[in-house]
Amino acid sequence: YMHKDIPEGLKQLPGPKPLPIIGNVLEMGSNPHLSLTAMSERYGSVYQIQIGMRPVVVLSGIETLHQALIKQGEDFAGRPDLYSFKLVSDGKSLSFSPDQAGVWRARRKLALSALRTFSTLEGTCPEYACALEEHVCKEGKYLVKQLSSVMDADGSFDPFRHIVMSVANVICGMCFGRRYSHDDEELLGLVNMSDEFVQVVGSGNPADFIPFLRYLPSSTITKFMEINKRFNTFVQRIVNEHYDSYDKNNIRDITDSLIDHCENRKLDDNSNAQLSDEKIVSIVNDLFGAGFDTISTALSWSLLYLVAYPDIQDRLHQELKEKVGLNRTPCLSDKPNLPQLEAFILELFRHSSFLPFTIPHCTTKDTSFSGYFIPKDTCVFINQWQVNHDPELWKDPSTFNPDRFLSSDGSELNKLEGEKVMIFGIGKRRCIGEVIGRNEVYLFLAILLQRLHFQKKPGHTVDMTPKYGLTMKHKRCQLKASLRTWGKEE
Ligand code: HEM
Ligand code: HJJ
Repeated sequence: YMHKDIPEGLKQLPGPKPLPIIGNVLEMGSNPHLSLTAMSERYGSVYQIQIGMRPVVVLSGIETLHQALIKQGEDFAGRPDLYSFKLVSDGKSLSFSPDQAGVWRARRKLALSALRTFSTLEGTCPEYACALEEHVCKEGKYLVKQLSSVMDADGSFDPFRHIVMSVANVICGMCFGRRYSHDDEELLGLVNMSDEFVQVVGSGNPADFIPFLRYLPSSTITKFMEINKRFNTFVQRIVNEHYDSYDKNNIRDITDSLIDHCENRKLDDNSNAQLSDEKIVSIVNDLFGAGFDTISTALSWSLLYLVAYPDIQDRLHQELKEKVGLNRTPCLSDKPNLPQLEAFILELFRHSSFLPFTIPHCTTKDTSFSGYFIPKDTCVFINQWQVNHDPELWKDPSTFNPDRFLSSDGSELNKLEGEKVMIFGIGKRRCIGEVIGRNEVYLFLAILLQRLHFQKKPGHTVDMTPKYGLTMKHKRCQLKASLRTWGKEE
């Protein structure tokens, strides 16, 4: 837009000068979380870059994010109409599609309610507090067995390979009411390709902004389409099976509850007519995708930090031994008694910031923001990585130090410090899986740390450089694990 369009009294956004055609793509480079954080030091917490021909507003700083996403939440709650987003769930994704506010709100409400019913709501099995606890305890114990048998056979293991199957089984349990063998080729192929998926939908992928890049041969876009096709085929087959065996008196899982909503709506003339069956049932794609990708990434990073900081690992095991003991499996209600573990998870979220930017946002109307003019439909990047590494907010932000979240004697969690960590987004678009995410990461780690001791392979270094994307992954690696036994303890 041109200078003359700016309403009187509002300033033009600061930012680097764009080159013709490509804009600021070169300055952005291959690590936008670092380059756009460096730019915020120069231009401030609100600035504009140009990617290709398109202006993009980049927001950082905790105050600025609160102002945009909470105080002016309505104005910033949209999703941009990006090329890659149209390829996710045939353009019908809850999270990525530029649905109108009313449609998105109705779908989000449905997703939240279905998710809650089959995760954290009190379950039917008296042995467990909720379905989430049941799934994670069973999968966690199975994972311990699996890792020790791979250790016996091979002497080392690829952490992501095994974690992702256990995590996928938890979300499959809630979404589809079933679990898969860790060697299931179809599921393994699907969840092992998430690297390409998250790289394409990450904030600032040039192909979203520069049309000719989409047509380059052998581009990652072709692979991305392939992933989405396989993903949709996988989910669609399960949904069809659910339709065939659907019984309104026995809602078995999230898929059933979404089908149930479609069926009830057909009987009710006053219902929200703008939601198609497809837009309802495809919600399960997002829940499944988000449910396995985010948590497997978090847990896989956790193991890398644990082997990089063996003293911290020992302290966490010691805490479990003292507060839970070694004779029973940890559960969700142990969490308040395990401040060291909670501090470790907060520091993992902060230090890795493995979700560096939220999903891109977009303004829903012409907006005046901290003295600047931002037109309707402007793409907005939210820099969570910057908040988590802001020297104004954190002492020695580049140091991995869980103690920053603990009282000086280490016995209590400092809740206020914890709230400064930004990884689930905030405001109207904030993550709907936050409670599941925090609980699932905690419980898997508690179970693993109680029973296993993780180490590097002797003579190997573990590369902790993240690969940029919506979620940032570490390079695949090999670790060692050994069972913690009574005898070996002292
Ligand atoms: C959105 C983080 C786990 C479902 C998001 C967003 C972030 C995020 C940053 C984007 C917020 C925005 O655009 O402003 C995380 C992290 C997780 C996690 C760090 C785990 C540690 C989950 C889980 C589920 C889930 C387990 C569901 C089972 C979603 C959905 C959205 C979302 C559906 C889109 C919401 C919308 O567009 O309205 N998450 N998430 N997430 N998350 Fe999560
Ligand atoms: C996927 C990995 C996928 C979807 C969704 C439809 C939906 C992570 C954040 C928010 C969660 C929102 C969603 C994430 C991606 C994946 C994920 C993959 C195909 C998908 C910020 O979920 O390999 O394929 O199709």
